[in-house]
Amino acid sequence: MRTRIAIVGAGPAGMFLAHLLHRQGLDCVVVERKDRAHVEGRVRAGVLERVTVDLMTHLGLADRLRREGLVHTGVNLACDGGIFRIDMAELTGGASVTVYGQQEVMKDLFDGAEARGIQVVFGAEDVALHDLDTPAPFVTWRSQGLAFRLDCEAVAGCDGFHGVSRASIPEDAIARFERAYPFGWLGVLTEAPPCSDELIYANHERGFALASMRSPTRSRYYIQCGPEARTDDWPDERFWDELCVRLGPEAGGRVDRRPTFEKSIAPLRSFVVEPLRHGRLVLAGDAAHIVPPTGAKGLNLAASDAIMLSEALAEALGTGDETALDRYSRRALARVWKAERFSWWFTTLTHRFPDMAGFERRMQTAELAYIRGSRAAQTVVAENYVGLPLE
Ligand code: RFL
Ligand code: PHB
Repeated sequence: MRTRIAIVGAGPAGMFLAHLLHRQGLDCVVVERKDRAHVEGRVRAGVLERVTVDLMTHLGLADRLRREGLVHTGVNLACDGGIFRIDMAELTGGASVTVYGQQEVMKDLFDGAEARGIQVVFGAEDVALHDLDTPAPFVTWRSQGLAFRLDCEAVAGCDGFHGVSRASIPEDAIARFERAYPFGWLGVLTEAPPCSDELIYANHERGFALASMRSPTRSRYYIQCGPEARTDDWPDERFWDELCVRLGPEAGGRVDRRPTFEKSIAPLRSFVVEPLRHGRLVLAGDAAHIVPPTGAKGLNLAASDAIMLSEALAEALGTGDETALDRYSRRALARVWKAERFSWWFTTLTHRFPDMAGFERRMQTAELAYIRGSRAAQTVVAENYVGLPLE
């Protein structure tokens, strides 16, 4: 098989990129390890920045998003029983975020790909990348006992944090920057109206909690848990008790404690590699960087990377000027690092750290009190939360 761009991974980064390249008339094939149901079934992100909503619109895939997405113009911060709202729209000149699950985004991207004849190979085993430092790289895999080879001009590594793309770059050719946090997030879904119309991020003595949603009748909640925690340790009753205490009496009192499903634990980490290019391989999305979920940035960075990468690939393959790929790396990383900073800061402000003494805790509560009383501080939170512009 031959194509112009081989895309490894059919998550948000890979599928946004495939649609963008297709619109520009650049032939591509997406090679994905899992099947469609698996990728679509993963419960992950819930909050879309304007950049991501605009991208869905640009791709002609936003009909359902416009109908079903919940536009939020504010976000709440809670601390030890008190709660206040940051009016994002008022502070940013009208910007908002849209609550629309990653599962719905993936469904729209896959349905669109099918309708447009964008080729996605599911169930590709043992994907391997070859000859990346030549103008004629290729990708191989196995499927149902058969061996496949895809020749191309460039490979886009969109295969997430545990993928094969970043691992194909020699150790000494990239720099890694990393911070692991000494806790995780335990998340649940429940078929009940959310306890609040807008999200609540809660800092509590006992640890962080987040009240989110997927629809007016489906809630998504998270609590900070220990790094070794297992879902078995958290039967529903224990989860609800802990969540309600951390959210505080007002919001906690409104939580509808119905049976939960999709209970899962995710570790928290910050991670970036530099540069995002090695020969004819370019990285995008979680393959290149991870943010802790506190800022709701991961999926949105996958979208902005895909936009910048599609432009760079069109230029590099159109003119033969490969420095466009280096410019992609610099441009994408500039935005990534700002999102890394915000996600790290917001995590540090709202979570309980195991070694946290009285002083650090007072610093958190003082900063939250300062944000509560300062329009300037709220503006900083708001403009980062709704997403920085593409530059
Ligand atoms: P993905 O989604 O991991 O997709 C990568 C794809 O590559 C495939 N793959 C391979 N394919 C072929 N060969 C291989 N060797 C392969 N290895 C892997 C995988 O099967 C997969 O299909 O990465 P991508 O596309 O970069 O997208 C990133 C986002 O999915 C991620 O950043 C977000 O989900 C992060 N995230 C959030 N982001 C937001 O913007 N807003 C949020 O509110 C938000 N909440 C979250 C989150 C992530 C969470 N977890 C579980 C990590 C909440 C949570 C709990
Ligand atoms: C979610 O609804 O899954 C969600 C919302 C906000 C975050 C992270 C996850 O910061």
